Amino acid sequence: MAFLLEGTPKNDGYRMPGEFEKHAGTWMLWPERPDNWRLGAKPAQKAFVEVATAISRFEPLTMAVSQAQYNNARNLLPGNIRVVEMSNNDSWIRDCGPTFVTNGESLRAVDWDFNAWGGLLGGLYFPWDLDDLVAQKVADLERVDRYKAPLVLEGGSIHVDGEGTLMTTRECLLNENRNPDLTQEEIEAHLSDHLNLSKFIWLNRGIYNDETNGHVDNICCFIRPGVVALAWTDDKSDPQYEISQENYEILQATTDVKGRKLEVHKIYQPNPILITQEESEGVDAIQGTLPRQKGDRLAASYINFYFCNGGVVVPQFNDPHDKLALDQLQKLMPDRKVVGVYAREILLGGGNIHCITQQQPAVKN
Ligand code: KQY
Repeated sequence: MAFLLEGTPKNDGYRMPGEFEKHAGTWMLWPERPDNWRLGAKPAQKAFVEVATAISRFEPLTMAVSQAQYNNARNLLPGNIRVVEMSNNDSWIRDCGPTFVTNGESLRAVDWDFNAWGGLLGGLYFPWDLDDLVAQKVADLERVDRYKAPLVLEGGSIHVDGEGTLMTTRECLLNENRNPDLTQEEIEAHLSDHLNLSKFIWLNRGIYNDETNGHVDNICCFIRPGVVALAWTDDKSDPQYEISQENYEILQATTDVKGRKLEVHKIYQPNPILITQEESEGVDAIQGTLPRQKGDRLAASYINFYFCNGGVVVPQFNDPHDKLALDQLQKLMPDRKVVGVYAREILLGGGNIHCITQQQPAVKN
């Protein structure tokens, strides 16, 4: 059975583990909407299969898929991947899925409000009601009790170190299209109550031109407690330069929950990646969704990678920096196998590998 709980995870002794801690498995959601994914989402589906297959070599993976796409997804995915039917509006389970918390003995879920990255104030699609039910449905399928958090929040807008430190961006969490009636302190209080946190690191901005309003998971992440990786460029003419510099200074000047200074590693970005005419023409135009126009810069970043048990799955763009990113990350995580997956088709939808995955922590490490 899965109950809706009163109270808060913090009061009940639950915390959000770091993504680098052990997982019971990974959840994904299958892409299909033709006004976000070009050519009826066929190329994106192929990329999702590659990501899912790579992750499933490290840990169990479940793909949730609409009724209309069930046969197609089941046919394209390897047999070791569990496929379950789940209606949805799009495929970003990092953002609409549950955030799992644990007390070391059992697992619970936090179910945030989801408004498709801004609701009617610049949100990315309408409606989003099916996505808003995904967290509850995943919790039910896993028989995990659930807290309903009174906060609009996407999982990609936060990273935690598992010890009580959270990292986020003002660009997203303080955006008037998320929780306009809450102050920074009130948002911190809700996050603290639901994820068991005592320290907040606020970056200002995320990756240049990121349609999520600067999700932290595209620009900076914890490699482990005390160690972070930051998207970087040395090109002063790139608008990303100033953003990354500013974040570097913030990170250098701060400490984590344990009073440690952070070790900050710069991960070089791919060269600017622009939408081609062919790619733009493959997306159905539907009123109310973001146009995908030729020449628009995509929010490409190697930081949008995903930890799995013993592995790391990293986006690749067919860019001269691809190998450097893999080498840098492998050096930072010598006890994991770093695997690259070509991810341009996911990037074209507005996110990357981290945005399309959600970890379910193992109850005991
Ligand atoms: O990056 C993400 N976390 C989600 C991006 C959503 C894009 C919708 N078009």
